[in-house]
Amino acid sequence: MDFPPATATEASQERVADRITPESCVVFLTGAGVSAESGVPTFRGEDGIWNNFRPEELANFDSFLRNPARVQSWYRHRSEIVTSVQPNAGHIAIADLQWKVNACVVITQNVDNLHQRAGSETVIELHGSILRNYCIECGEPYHGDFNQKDSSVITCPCGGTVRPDVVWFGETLPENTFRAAEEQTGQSDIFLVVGTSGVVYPAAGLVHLAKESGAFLVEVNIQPTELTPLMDVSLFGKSGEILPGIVERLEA
Ligand code: BV8
Ligand code: ZN
Repeated sequence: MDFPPATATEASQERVADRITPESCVVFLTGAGVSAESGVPTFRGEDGIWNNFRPEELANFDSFLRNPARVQSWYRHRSEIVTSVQPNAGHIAIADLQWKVNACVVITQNVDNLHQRAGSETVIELHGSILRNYCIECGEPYHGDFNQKDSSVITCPCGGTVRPDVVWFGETLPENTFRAAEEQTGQSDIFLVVGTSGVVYPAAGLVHLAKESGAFLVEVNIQPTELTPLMDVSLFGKSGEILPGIVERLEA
């Protein structure tokens, strides 16, 4: 029987909620799509910030060394966006779920701190955070104003250039961070992949690990992705609508 889209989504929300019990170990892998309804542009969608720039131009160390002021101002612009917006209903539903199950871990590719602001207490930031900066010479965190009015390069008191604390293409993810993500993934009963195109590795590799580890795989996205064939259930729609629908259906 063909459900109209909305009912299909409600039926599959029910199906996902039925898999979550108070004893469950729930792990989320989130991408830019979970922050889209907060007003944070994604990378590769219609509004994708990388439609105008190629990621290689901005999100890698060599382009940073060639033009630090340009990369610093791009990250300053993005940090102004993420600090000016609010977590949306999808972030909040994920945070609410942590009080209803034995374990709830958020593994995020996002660098916007919105899961933490929504109240999620166990967040693994695979790609770092644009709210943190550090000096490439002495390695010290940089707490100074990242808001240079003119286009001069922001430097550390030691004279070194300041960079955002994010993982760029060609840079390895912090070892202990990725190991923690793998451990949590390997222990998950249900693994929900929310708002990611699944094209960036090794983050997307966690979905394959979850499948091999026997987790029930759920995708929440507005459209199919490269990861859809791996899923037990794909819920197509906005995460800010679907995630609250799942959490509301959990046994109180
Ligand atoms: C590395 C920086 C070791 C911070 C980012 C295989 C193994 C290992 C590496 C590779 C490999 N294959 C290729 C590589 C190299 C590379 C890579 O993956 N390239 C890809 C592009 C082919 N990986 C690396 O370089 C990684 N490092 O592996 O080190 C190494 C070292 C040297 C040589 C080899 C290996 C480092 C990767 C980290 C890169 N840094 N960002 C920043 O500026 O943000 S990645 C960037 O993409 C962001 O961090 C972002 O989080 C990430 C993933 O993007 P998504 O989050 O998925 O966002 P996207 O826009 O793509 O999709 C949004 C989705 O949401 C869409 O599906 C859309 O439909 C959906 N959506 C929209 N609205 C909604 C929604 N869904 C629900 N509701 C909505 N409302
Ligand atoms: Zn320094």
